[in-house]
Amino acid sequence: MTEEIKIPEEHPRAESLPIREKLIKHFKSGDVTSAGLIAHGRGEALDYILGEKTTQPALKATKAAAATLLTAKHPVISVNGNTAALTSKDIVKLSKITRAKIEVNLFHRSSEREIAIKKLLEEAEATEVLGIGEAASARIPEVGSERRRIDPKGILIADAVLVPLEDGDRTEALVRMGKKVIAIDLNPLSRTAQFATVTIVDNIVRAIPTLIKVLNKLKTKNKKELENITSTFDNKKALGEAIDIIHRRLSKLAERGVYLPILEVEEP
Ligand code: PTJ
Repeated sequence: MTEEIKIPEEHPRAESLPIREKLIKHFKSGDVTSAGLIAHGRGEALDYILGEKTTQPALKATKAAAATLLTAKHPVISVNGNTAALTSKDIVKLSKITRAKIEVNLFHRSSEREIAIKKLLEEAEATEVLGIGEAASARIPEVGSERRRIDPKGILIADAVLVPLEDGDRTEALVRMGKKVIAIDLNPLSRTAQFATVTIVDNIVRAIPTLIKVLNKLKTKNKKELENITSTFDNKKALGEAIDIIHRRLSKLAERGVYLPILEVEEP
C-alpha cells in the first residue's frame, strides 16, 4: 500500500496534488469509492483545460445558484463521497446560511459508506444528516441506480437541490419532478450539466467557497431582487460560454504549441 506523501510547496502542481492525496486518504478510509478517484481524474483534466480558475460564466451561475437557494422553501444539499471528502466543512457552512438540509445520496451505496460520510459531516459540525439507511425510504421514479433512494424529509419534498459531482440520470429525473437542480460539474457536456437548472462549471473546491461568499452578499436582498436573478439566468447560454472558454483557450494554445516556460536546449 502506498504511503501518504507530502507535496513540496514549490511543486508546480502544489495546489492540485494535495487534493488528490486527500481523496486517496478518504478512499483508503472507505468514504470515497474507486470510481470517485476516476471521476476526479476526469474533473482534473477539464479543470486543466479551463485554466484551473473560476471563470466569468461560473460566477454568473454561482449568483443564480445562490438566489435559487435563498428563494427556495425546502433547499437540500445532496452529498456523495467525493463531496464529503473535499468540502464537508464548507457544505455545513452552506447549509447554515441557506437553512438547507444535508442528505447523503450515493451512487455506490453501502451502509458502511453512508455511516462514514455521515460521520465526516458530523465532524464538520452538521447537526442533522438525512438519507441514512431506512430513512431513505422514498424513491425517485425512473431512476434505476441506488441514487433513486431519497429521504421523505429531504430530497423528496425539496424544491431546490444542490448536486455537486452528480452522475447523470438523477438530475434529469429531479427536474422532471419539478425541482430546481443546481449542479457543480467541471464537464459542461455531462448529462448532469446539460439537464440542470443552474450549472456551475467549476471545481467544487473553489465553487463551494465562492457560493458561500456570494450568498453572504445576496442574503440581504429582497425576494423580488433574488427572483429577478433566477428568472434572467439562462443555463444554456452559461454552458455555451463555458464551452467557448474551452474552445478559445485551446485555440490559443494550439497556435503556440509550447506554453510552459520550457528552456530551449541547444543542439550539441
Ligand atoms: O460517492 P458516490 O458513490 O455517489 O460516487 C460518486 C461518483 C463521483 C463516483 C459518481 O457520482 C460518478 O460516477 O460520477 P461521474 O459520472 O464520474 O461524474 C462525475 C462528474 O464530476 C464528471 O463530469 C467530472 O468531470 C466531475 N468532477 C469530478 N471532480 C470534480 C468534478 N466537478 C467539479 N469538481 C470536482 N472536483
